[in-house]
Amino acid sequence: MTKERTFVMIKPDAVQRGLVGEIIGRFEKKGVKVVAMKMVSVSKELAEKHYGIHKGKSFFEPTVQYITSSPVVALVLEGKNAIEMVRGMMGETNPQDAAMGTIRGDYGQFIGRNIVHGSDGPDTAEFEINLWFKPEEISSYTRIDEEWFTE
Ligand code: IDP
Ligand code: MG
Repeated sequence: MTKERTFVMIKPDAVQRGLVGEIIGRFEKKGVKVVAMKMVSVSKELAEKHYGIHKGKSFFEPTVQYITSSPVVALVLEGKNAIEMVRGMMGETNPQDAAMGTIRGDYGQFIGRNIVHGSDGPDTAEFEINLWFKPEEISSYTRIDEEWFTE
């Protein structure tokens, strides 16, 4: 199985609303492996680097403000096709457009409070994992149920 890694951030609204366990539980049950995890009080500098691609857009400053307003939970998840799969589990950026059954569709209402972030491609995933985690913070291990997530 070709494993792929993606960066996920559980945003301040989800932490404040007690949704951390629920969200991580969805990934765990899907069989996506948590290989790194920490709570972070995000600095303005880190938020601006993370959302650097959106600099100049109208929502850039409000998004930086949102992400730095209260702690987030940062994760690296690993699995087959993890980047696309996690984006699918998150749903559309705007929770109003996100399908029911997705994280944003089930728990969000506003685009500016959309619960969760996931890398959108291999280059972004690599950039974001390196931005948020040191190599030694990422673990390599075998889940006891791993063979049941493999054909
Ligand atoms: P994504 O998170 O689904 O990849 P992006 O378009 O990359 O969506 O936008 C990054 C983040 O910026 C969104 O998740 C959301 O928090 C915020 N954002 C994007 N568009 C808007 C908007 O129109 N209003 C408010 N916030 C926005
Ligand atoms: Mg994006």
